[in-house]
Amino acid sequence: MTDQELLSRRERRALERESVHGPAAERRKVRIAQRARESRNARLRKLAFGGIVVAVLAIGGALAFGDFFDRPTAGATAGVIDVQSSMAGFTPSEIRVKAGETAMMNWWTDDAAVHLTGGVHTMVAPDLGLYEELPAEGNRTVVWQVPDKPGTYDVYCDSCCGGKDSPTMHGRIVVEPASAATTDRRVVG
Ligand SMILES: [Cu+2]
Repeated sequence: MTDQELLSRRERRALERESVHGPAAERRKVRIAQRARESRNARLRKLAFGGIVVAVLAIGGALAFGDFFDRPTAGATAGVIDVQSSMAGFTPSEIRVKAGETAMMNWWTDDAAVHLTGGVHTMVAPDLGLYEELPAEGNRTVVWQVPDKPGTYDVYCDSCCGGKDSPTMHGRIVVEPASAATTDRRVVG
């Protein structure tokens, strides 16, 4: 056993100690801690992204279905005329009815009371004896006995956006002669 061998064994031991407790070991521990932190952050990022996706889907769904459930469905019923009142006037701007029939309208609006005089939209056709009111954000069925007066008549809303004086607030009601009823008869219950 030479001095050289003893020295090198002592050196090896020193090196081993160094590898567990020395600066290199410290650096390794820091690196391991850093990697752990990074993978934790990546997991959190994935969670956060997942959360955002779920939130966006939930909000989108709520908007889509909120709108869907808001929309009156009676308009789809045969014979019932769907009419919307808004700041753009009547939609559709022209409705067709038969002279002498009992017409039914599903009349609705999304507008808030603050935009409407007296909190209502109106449907006014003096020549047809028609005057109806629709509460803000409301929906109602109008049952109207159409006079036996075929022709094209003006109808307007007089409670918003300039009322009668605003061209936008005017629509048309076409009263078709009862004889034309055979070709396109609406069945109204
Ligand atoms: Cu109006």
